[in-house]
Amino acid sequence: MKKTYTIIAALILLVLVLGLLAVGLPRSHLSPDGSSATPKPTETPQPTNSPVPSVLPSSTPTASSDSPIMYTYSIIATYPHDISAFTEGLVYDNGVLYESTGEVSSLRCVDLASGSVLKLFELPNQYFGEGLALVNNSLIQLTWQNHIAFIYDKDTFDLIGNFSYPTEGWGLTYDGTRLIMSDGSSNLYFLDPVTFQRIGQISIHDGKNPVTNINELEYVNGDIYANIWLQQKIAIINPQNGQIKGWIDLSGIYQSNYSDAVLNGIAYDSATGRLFVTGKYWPYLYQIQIKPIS
Ligand SMILES: [Ca+2]
Repeated sequence: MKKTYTIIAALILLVLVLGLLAVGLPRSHLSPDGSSATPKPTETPQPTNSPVPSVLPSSTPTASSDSPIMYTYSIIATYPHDISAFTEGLVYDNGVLYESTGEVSSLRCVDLASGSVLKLFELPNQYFGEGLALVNNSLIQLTWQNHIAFIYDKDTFDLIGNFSYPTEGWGLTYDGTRLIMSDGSSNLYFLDPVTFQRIGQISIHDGKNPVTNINELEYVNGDIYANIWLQQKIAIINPQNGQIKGWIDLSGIYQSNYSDAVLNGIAYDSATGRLFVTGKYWPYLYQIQIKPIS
């Protein structure tokens, strides 16, 4: 019987051991920290054509060297300006301004300090005066939709020539080598100052966005300053590629009650670095200084 009891005891012991082993088995599926070791679902692979940015910083618009610099202004001096002058072109030379007007179209020589019109040539009624540039001793005046430019002797205003062009005429300036002309689109055209043939063209853009209504122009220290029709700001344009390098915000400088009386007219005195601006039917012409907005 003793042997029988021993066998029974051994069997009970065996059952207990097997039972403990059976209870203990799931524990082998716990991770060392005791958390569930349930396998995580396999991450769904991204489709290869999914538009997931690979490098966020480079695909996020941020300020960069291509972003225009924003400028504000201060008024250094205020001069009288003929309130009947619908200013379309403006040039400074040796103490006087040369001005081209539309509506009542004219070419003028104006004393800077007093605003007095020293010399006046009125265009025939069918012509609408536009951009103006000084090339040596000649003044070159565009017309809006007449497709003709007039060339005058600077001192006498004698008409000494003309040439035609296919586009409208808006703004004109001279960089010392080429005439630069706008036509109200986003294009600027370079013209030979002797033959008046088109020798180049750039498209003006702010980043990748074309900027249209490019109006009065002024060449300033290697850049092209441009009024934008109906906007109270001036674009600073890189003449190499048409990229806008800066914007001069002239908000508040003068506001007329007439909707047509907008900012237009930029002149630069390269000898002293003075920058002048005015507008159509404005009573004032301003010498301004620009400074970056920090
Ligand atoms: Ca000008």
